[in-house]
Amino acid sequence: MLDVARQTGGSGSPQSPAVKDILNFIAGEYVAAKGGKRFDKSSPVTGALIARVSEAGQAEVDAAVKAARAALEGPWGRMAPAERGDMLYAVANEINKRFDDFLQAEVADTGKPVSLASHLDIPRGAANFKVFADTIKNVATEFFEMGTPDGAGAINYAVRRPIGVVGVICPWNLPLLLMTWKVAPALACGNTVVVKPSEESPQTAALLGDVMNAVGVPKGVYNVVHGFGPGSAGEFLTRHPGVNAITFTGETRTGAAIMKAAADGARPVSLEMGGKNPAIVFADCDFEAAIDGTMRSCFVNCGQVCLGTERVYVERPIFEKFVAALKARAEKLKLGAPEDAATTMGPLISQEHRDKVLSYYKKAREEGATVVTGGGVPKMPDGMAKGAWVEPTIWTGLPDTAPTVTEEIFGPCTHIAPFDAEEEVIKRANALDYGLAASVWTTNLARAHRVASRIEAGIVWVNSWFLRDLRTPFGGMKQSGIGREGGVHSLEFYTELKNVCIKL
Ligand code: NAD
Ligand code: 6OD
Repeated sequence: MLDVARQTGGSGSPQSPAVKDILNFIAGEYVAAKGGKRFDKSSPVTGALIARVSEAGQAEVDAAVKAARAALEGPWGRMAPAERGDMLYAVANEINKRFDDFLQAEVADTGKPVSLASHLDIPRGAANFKVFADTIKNVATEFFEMGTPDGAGAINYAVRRPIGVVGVICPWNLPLLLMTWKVAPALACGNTVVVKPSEESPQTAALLGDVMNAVGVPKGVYNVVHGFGPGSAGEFLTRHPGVNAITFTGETRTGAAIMKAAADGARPVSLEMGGKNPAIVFADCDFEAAIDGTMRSCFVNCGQVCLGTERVYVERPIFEKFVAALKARAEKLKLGAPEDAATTMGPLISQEHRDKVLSYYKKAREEGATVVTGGGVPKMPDGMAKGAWVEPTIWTGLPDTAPTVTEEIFGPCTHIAPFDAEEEVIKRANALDYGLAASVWTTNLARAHRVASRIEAGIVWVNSWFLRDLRTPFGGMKQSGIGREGGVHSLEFYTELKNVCIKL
């Protein structure tokens, strides 16, 4: 159980918790940056200071990369895949053993409801290690016999080799889940990593260092450097010549900057980036299921999910009914303290992000939107008044070209528009440069296949949302991503294939 007293300062209402010191994790040791440079991390719920984080400079990034390189050349690099897999199972089990610590850290950094983090972030964070341990244990290889002029022949077999030191740059919305989604396959494949968590969510990455030590993962295999992007740990890491590959999740603009950094040294990148995902609701849908799914896709995690829906297209005969039903459900969302079991929506991650989301709330009104519900700042009780709260918001009435409808907001807000024909809505859904995810709601099987095949997105859900098996390929089309991760697809990025040809 979550220790609410430790989390909140004792009373069950969200008071300031003790301020933590968060350090870098390099070669199995927690280390402060030389010169003692630190930055503050505040609670999204209350605005109170919760942590002082050691900001890695070039020296710490150098040390982390050096430790990762040395670990590659040590026992980790020579370990059989099955043995590495066993170690990753131990990591997963240890996370589960320390479930409450991870839960507390994640909730403190993000302000998300305990009910969400305990069902999604932490269990899935642990599961990533098991899934990729299984994947690597079961990987098959190619084998070809060939003829030779002397008639003796030759055989070829392909082996997968780790790519080396992997730089892992992470976002703040699902911190442990999205970090382990990259760290687990990287380690399963025999690489070593230097992780740069988001400056907004440093805690669970730091805690994972302790888990690695506890289960005996060799020192230097997993390293963490804290800091920001440009001019800080993120840039130092992505520009570091000792990093062989970079995997990134975050905004499209940041991904483009990282791709440029990776061009020096011609290093591979895997980019999971932004989206402006459509939901398409046909009049023949199961109406209640469509409302349930769209509610989740618009508002879960306070709308801060890359796969979330910020554009809903509803077939005209059910448009008014759909808008009314979604409004009624959105108005029942309960904003509140994370540990309150009744809470169904938390705050945004930070005041800075809140300013961005609120600028779209203003822009939508200026563009002429009808504000169906929300559009402002909720009145929160005293202890939470300085948190990053916004109202869940629904708009209608904007043209498809309005910035509110074309730009990623990453908040608890969506625009609903009517459509009249299948062909028309496919074109409208595909009109943007993003292509991460889409949902289609229909009971017509042929239509479901037709529409799914034509939507330009890395994942299309039919009559569901965020139903994801970790073995399936994940990534974005167009400006939402480069490459696919998940199951065996992760092997393509985290290993290099080598062919061995033996003349008989
Ligand atoms: P962000 O791009 O601002 O930051 C992501 C990470 O990159 C952070 O750790 C940040 O410090 C670092 N960074 C920033 N500039 C950098 C630079 N120049 N060099 C190196 N590192 C740099 O993203 P965010 O605000 O943390 O996350 C929200 C965004 O992430 C949204 O756009 C969302 O759609 C996207 N996202 C995508 C996926 C996906 O799987 N496609 C998943 C989650 C979030
Ligand atoms: O859980 C997953 O498999 C996954 N890739 C989630 C991505 C969420 C983006 O915010």
